[in-house]
Amino acid sequence: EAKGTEFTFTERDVMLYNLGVGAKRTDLRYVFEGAEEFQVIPTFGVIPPFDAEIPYNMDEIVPNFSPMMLLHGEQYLEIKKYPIPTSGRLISKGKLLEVVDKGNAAVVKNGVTTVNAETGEELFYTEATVFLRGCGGFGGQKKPADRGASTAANKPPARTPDVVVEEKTTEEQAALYRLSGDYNPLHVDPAFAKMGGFKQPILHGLCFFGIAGKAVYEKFGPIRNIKVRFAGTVMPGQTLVTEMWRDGNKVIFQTKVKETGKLAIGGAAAELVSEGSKL
Ligand code: HDC
Repeated sequence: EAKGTEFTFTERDVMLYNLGVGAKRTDLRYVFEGAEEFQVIPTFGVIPPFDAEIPYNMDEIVPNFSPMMLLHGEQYLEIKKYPIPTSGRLISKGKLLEVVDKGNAAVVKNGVTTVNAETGEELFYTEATVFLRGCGGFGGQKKPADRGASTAANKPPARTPDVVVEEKTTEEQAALYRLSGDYNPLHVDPAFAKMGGFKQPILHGLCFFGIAGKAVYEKFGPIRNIKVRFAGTVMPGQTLVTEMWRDGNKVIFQTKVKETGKLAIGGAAAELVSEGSKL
């Protein structure tokens, strides 16, 4: 059984995360610890799991594992309680949920529960899927299991979106975002990115997940859960266009790269805490 390691964070980590997912200097509630409604953008819940104790090694569960061939495939996050603390000590425990065989790739999903170390109260639950190129063909299950909101297809409706938010990332976005805890060289080292098949370092999936999640949060208020599929890569400096459709307490969304028109996030939705007005 995983014991979990402690994740300690301060207001400084909150501001660094907020800046990593596009907070502006004028968003005082995100960038100034003295602001009245100082807070962390709720997608922060994906960060403590980077310090989770994970009770398996990729080498043991798929053939030909190579860190250079790993891409983030899907992400689900549940926020169990508001307000989210802006400092504290948390413990995350991970478990293996499934290994899917896509023929030339393997898709590995884990689940992580994050609790407040002092009270034991549950704060976040995440499910993350990694897409491991070159690791398939081992005769495993072909289809992922249905896990409700975490695996929902979330097809956008045919009507025009209710809200569209455009946000330009900076050339330094990945170099800044990684300081929140995902130090994968794929996002900063050109040599590593090249070995992974990319012309230059690519943006973290969880960085553009945070940028899109921030847009949903700002337009519709606190979210209970959020799920995305990373459908295409994003280069630091590109512009993200997030389209949102509201249906009751659910917001379906997708994010495209403006410069190429390609989908970066698909199959995505967030369920809102309240159906009424925001906050
Ligand atoms: O969709 C392609 C792609 O490139 N997506 C973007 C990936 C990306 O940019 N991710 C973010 C950057 S990488 C990153 O951030 C790493 C990070 O540092 C570490 C993560 C740590 C997470 C842990 C946190 C604690 C690609 C390559 C993923 C798939 O493209 P194709 O090979 O063309 O596949 P396709 O033909 O479309 O589909 C084949 C089968 O695979 C399923 N599938 C597709 N995209 C998927 C996916 N499954 C899961 N996640 C995805 N994103 C398809 O459904 C299809 O299945 P089937 O054959 O059964 O229909």
